[in-house]
Amino acid sequence: MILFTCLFGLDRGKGKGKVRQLDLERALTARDRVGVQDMVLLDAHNSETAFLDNLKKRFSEDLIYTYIGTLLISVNPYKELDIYSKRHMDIYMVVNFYELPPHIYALADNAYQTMLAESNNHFILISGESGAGKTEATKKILQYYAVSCPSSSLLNSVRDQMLMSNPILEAFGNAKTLKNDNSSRFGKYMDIQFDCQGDAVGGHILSYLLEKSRVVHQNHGERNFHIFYQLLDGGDEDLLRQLGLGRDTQHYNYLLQGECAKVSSINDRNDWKSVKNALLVMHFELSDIELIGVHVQVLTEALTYRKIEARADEVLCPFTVDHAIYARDALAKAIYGRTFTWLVNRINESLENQDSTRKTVIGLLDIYGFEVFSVNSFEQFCINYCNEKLQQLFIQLTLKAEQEEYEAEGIEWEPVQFFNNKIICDMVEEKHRGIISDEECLMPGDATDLTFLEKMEKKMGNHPHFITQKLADKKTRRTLERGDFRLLHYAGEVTYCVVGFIDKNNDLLYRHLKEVMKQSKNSIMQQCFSSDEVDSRRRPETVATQFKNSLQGLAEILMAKQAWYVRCLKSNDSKQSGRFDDMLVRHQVKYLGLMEHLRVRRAGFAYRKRYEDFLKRYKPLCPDTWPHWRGVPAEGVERLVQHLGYQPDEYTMGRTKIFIRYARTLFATEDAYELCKHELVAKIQAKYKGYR
Ligand code: AD9
Ligand code: MG
Repeated sequence: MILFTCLFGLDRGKGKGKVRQLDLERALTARDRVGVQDMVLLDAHNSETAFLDNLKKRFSEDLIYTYIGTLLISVNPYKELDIYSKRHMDIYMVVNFYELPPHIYALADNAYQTMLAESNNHFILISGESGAGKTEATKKILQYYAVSCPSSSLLNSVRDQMLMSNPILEAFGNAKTLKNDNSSRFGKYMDIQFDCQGDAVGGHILSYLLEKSRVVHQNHGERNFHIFYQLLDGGDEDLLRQLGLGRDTQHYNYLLQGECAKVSSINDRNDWKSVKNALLVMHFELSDIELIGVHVQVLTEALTYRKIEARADEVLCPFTVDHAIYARDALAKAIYGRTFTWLVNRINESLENQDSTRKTVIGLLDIYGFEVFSVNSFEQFCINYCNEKLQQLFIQLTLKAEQEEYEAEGIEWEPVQFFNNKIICDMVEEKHRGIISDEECLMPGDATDLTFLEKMEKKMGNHPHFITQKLADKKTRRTLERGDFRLLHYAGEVTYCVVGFIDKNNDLLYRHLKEVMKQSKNSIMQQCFSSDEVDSRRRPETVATQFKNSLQGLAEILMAKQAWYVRCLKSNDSKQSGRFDDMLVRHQVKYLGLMEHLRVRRAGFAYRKRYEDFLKRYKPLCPDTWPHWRGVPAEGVERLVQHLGYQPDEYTMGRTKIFIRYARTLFATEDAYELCKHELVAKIQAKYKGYR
């Protein structure tokens, strides 16, 4: 098959020549050594062992990408590979999916070409656990679009800004965790907008739930957000003096808790230069980088006294030390979180395209991956819930939708069984009965972390995916502490410590602190602490509820688009190159549902098109359907494919669509179409010349 696809590539007009440039020798060597590039072609297609062997073989040859149909699997190599150069981009541009070895560029290009041909919206869902390579994959796709799409000098600034948004958001939103030295601590969805010529003309970013608590607390072996270390290490003397900062991270309680300010894989000084440069490209003013802008005495008072309103009077009441620390941390988190939101808005202003002509988009979704630490808190609960939602989306759009479509189209089908994690999503979010739906137990007042746990126990006692100490005997032999609860996630068990849940979820910032910040002379702070909010008496929604709603919004955005998938796998837990941990990879293959996806793919059809669309595009290929087919569309399509010589095993006719089993059949049809189109254009041009 590899040989076939390479030769197939050489035959194509645009691939010709270019394919030769690529180092294909490896791909042409014995299949035994490098495995198959599409799991659909595995002989033992039902065997998990064969699936893993194939991944491992390819990994040992630095072939980190493998397909299941159009889904791309990427195994983190933990080393730089020479496969992302401009030369590689050129090769993958415009050449069809199967004609070259699997690559993230091939997927990016396929989405792009389909968007252009069908004039519709797409998104690329990049998933996998923490450290699996999602953010790297997202960056590669963005670079591909920025570099490869047709360009006009006018638009170059949009591209630059799109690329530059990355180092800025990473500096403020990523941090070293025990799982990943550059772990995303926020979720990011970025729309890249293209005009009808395929030019990237604008973009828009949505950010999801930044892990603000990191600003004030880091576990051992972890860091605060990169930006702090970058500034202290790389910022010039003048800037630091102006900000009243010294270089030594040990002087800052917010930076020293993890005891790992220096990380061997990170060069904070160089990263600062990139961030500074990116800020300039994005037209940030130097004056934007400034101090809080509140008089020190006012702030000190606000942090040490609480304003209590008693009838018409306001009384200042001193905080206890604990309360003062709480107020300080809450303020630091609020300032950081709001500045981050401001930053995203500001970047969006730069990326905005004012032109009102119709645009199509490709959305890139890069969100924090599933994570399990020795102690897991509210943040892990939110992150893992988010991953449940994405898995649910994947199931809905692939396994479930695919099989339902065959049924709806009346195509004979042997159903493939799969684990549907909807039961876990419901457990978390169901109205009144779910963990985060019941606002009462999360509101301040009498609620404590333990009463919250007790309420959950009552509601969820019989749920197969929920365990606490009280319920542990019944469901598992493994013991739990009283303040813990364990969720059986699709990706594995996670034990959460309930301490801090209520506080973090309420995310309370004293009103008088908001008032003080509103008076700030710093324009960013003024924007971050608006009068509307300070004056409002309405209690804001809890963090979890806001997050739940924003994820619901995201799901709606995505469901309206055509999906492409990158499933990232972590090769080992020690971030080492060349190590492929069989157990770890097997576990991921299982929970990501890759075997089920393969089964559906193999038994099913790679491509489908509505009869009307198929006819509209390919009707010039058959004299019976060209220039018009006046009969029933399905009959026209049947006539057309008969004329093209489709074999009975290559396709089937559904109620409203034609289903094509193999990619090669569609590609051959596309080739014929391209050829025919050129001939037609040549004929029309010759005729036009004749008139003149
Ligand atoms: V998290 O959920 O944000 O904690 P990600 O985003 O899945 O996680 P990331 O992309 O940050 O993981 O990858 C982790 C590290 O793996 C990177 O910093 C690289 O050192 C390494 N990596 C990942 N993908 C590649 C790759 N294609 N080539 C080389 C890679 N190294
Ligand atoms: Mg990431």
